[in-house]
Amino acid sequence: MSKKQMTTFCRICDAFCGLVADVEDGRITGLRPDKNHPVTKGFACQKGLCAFDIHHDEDRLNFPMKRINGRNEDQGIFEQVSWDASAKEISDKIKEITSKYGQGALGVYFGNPVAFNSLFFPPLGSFCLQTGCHRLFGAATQDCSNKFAAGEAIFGTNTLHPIPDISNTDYCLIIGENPKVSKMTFISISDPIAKLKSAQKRGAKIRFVNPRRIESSDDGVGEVIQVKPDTDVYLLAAILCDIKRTGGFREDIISEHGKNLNGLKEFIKDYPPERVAPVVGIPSETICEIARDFMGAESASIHMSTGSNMGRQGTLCYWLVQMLSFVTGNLDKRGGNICLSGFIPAAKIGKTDVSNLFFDSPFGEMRTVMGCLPGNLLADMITAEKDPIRALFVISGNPLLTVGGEQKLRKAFKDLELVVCLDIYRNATGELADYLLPCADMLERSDINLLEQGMQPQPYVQFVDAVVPPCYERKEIWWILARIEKEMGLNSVLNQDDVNLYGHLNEMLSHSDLSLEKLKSLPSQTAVLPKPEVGRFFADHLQTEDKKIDCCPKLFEEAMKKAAVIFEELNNEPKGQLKLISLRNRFMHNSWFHNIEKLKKGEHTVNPIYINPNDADRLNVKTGSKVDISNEWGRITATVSVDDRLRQGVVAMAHGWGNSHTFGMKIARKYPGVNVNRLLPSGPGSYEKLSNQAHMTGIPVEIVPR
Ligand SMILES: Nc1nc2c(c(=O)[nH]1)N[C@H]1C(S)=C(S)[C@@H](COP(=O)(O)OP(=O)(O)OC[C@H]3O[C@@H](n4cnc5c(=O)[nH]c(N)nc54)[C@H](O)[C@@H]3O)O[C@H]1N2
Ligand SMILES: Nc1nc2c(c(=O)[nH]1)N[C@H]1C(S)=C(S)[C@@H](COP(=O)(O)OP(=O)(O)OC[C@H]3O[C@@H](n4cnc5c(=O)[nH]c(N)nc54)[C@H](O)[C@@H]3O)O[C@H]1N2
Ligand code: SF4
Ligand SMILES: [Mo]
Repeated sequence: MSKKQMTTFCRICDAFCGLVADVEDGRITGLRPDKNHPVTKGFACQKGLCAFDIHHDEDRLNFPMKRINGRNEDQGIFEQVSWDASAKEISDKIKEITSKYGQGALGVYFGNPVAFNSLFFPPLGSFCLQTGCHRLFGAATQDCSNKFAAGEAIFGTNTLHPIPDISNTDYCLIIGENPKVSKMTFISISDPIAKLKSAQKRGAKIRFVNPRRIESSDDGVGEVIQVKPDTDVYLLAAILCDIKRTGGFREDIISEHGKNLNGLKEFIKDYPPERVAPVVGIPSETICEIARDFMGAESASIHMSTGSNMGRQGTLCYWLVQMLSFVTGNLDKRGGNICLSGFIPAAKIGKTDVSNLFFDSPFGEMRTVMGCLPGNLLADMITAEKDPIRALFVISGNPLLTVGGEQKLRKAFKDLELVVCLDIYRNATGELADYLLPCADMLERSDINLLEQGMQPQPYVQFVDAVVPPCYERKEIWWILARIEKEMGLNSVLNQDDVNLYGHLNEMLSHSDLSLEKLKSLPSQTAVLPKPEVGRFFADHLQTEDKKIDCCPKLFEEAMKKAAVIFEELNNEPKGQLKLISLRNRFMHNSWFHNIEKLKKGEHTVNPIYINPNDADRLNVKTGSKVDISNEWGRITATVSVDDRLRQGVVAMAHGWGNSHTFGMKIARKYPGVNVNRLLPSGPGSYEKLSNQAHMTGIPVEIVPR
């Protein structure tokens, strides 16, 4: 019997925790945290360790499957086909569709896990370039595309996102983020709560801004300032306004490194704390206290995440987050927000010219963000009369459950003439596919931790081999795309004698005098890089042509005007209007941990609607009551869980559920839950024009007991 241990890393969230897999006779027999990992040091969460269960799950897709019944039927009947046959049939169908309707008829939706696959984007680029596919959709427009759009406008690049220097900070403001549960995003930090705790122990003050008293603040870590959802932009403006009027703007720094400051001053002037307080639901004294603390601290840092991204004005929020840091002199300062390169000059890679971003479309003026159209227009672009999408590839994603408006998407999918899903499961979206192509999971793939370069408090790069080769006929995504290219008679790496998949990564590594070979020779195959230096932001990282931060990009003009309109709307909102927010927990990961029986226990067998006790009384419901939740977008029924963590007027539900029709995943179907995204807006007007980011938080809903 052969036994070995392989180091690997988790590719589920931004923390990239180091793991060790036990392998016996070519089979993975165990997975545990890597105590010897030089950076993540033995931390891993239960989801990461569940990669083992996913690897062995009997419901995994193991062979290419072809649908043999009509797509009008809810349940697919699939039969196994060979890779050769599926590649041939798919290629023929793509050719037929694109010659009939044009290249715009081919679309691709790629989901969140591709971000954790360093061999994904170049093969996708090749596939799209050669097939002419330019209708791209990605999970980022449900997640963070506002950050990319704001980065481009302010810093000239979408890959520059200064991170809070938690280990040195004296004050840390964390907005719309729940580190204990999510482990954070746009910063790669395993066990963030331990780091926040030790900062606090050192004397740092930590404040969360969230409508919910989040788990992160349990055990006395920081305090939560409970904000009304979808109002962060006004809170941030009010903090800045107060700092300005109390003389906290560092004019010396601003005049040296910034431009268009007047535009910023004009904008924040309209939102003094006293005016903003009732809209954000926070007393003006508390807003002024945040302002005072931020400018008074020796060093202050800030981080914002999906809770604010998903409001209607995520780009403006992220702009004001950067401004708060910059105008108080905390950008590029130890203990403030810092920037690092990682092993590549990360900020340079995303350099973008922001003139002429918008083009005319049947859906109004529109842009792409990092190549992607608004996910909230996917259904509309399929059902459009002119230039409809007719063939869709869904790669590592589950838009049916993760994008707003399942009903509309479900209907639109029926119009498609070809749906190809590349996934590790036959997920809810896969149920509507013509072809299901089985993919290798993270333990079956070699990789490097490319994603978070530039956002690691301790920069490092690790190479890992596949722990085992892909089981059955599972294949890596690059191979599948290349196989179809080959069949279509296009250039394909599969036609090359010597496939060098890591060529581009080796080139990147050479920036730090590294190579894959060199990494392989290091302990844990990891190069730990120098800790960040401060003082290089403006010279090295900032990508605007004039090397100035744009404090009020012209691009934001329309959105700034709209902010005033939304403010009035919020101000005049009917009293008692309930607002829906999302909620992550340790037992789910977007839509894809639902087939693991051990994660389905206690309250995690369903996704209840969490309601504040006062609202529950008013609605005359209690824990266990069934309620109908509805709005102009849809209607669902859910079970109530009364929860005093929520601010009054705010209700919360976990997304990614709703598997009653996911016939390929037995456990998921046994505990189906409901898809809260049936209540989210979709179509024109349901996303932020500046960034394509979908509106997903602070959604008005009505609730009535059943
Ligand atoms: N209401 C609401 N909706 C949300 C959110 C929210 O907070 N509230 N969050 C949004 C966010 S932040 C995101 S990122 C999106 C995510 O949206 P999506 O990316 O569309 O959905 P996921 O659930 O992440 O689906 C990932 C799919 O990838 C598959 N997969 C996992 N690993 C691999 C692999 O190695 N290879 C392949 N080929 N497939 C793999 C899984 O089986 C799963 O089907 O959801 C968004 N939707
Ligand atoms: N366990 C688990 N971990 C995950 C994931 C998961 O699904 N489950 N998903 C991963 C992914 S893809 C991502 S992108 C990250 C996301 O990481 P985070 O952004 O930390 O995600 P959440 O935990 O949903 O935290 C968002 C917080 O915003 C709050 N919120 C909602 N609306 C508003 C608002 O209008 N204003 C403010 N200020 N706060 C608001 C919510 O109460 C919630 O606590 O997590 C990753 N990690
Ligand atoms: S924290 Fe994220 S990267 Fe670490 S084990 Fe959990 S899911 Fe994986
Ligand atoms: Mo995400």
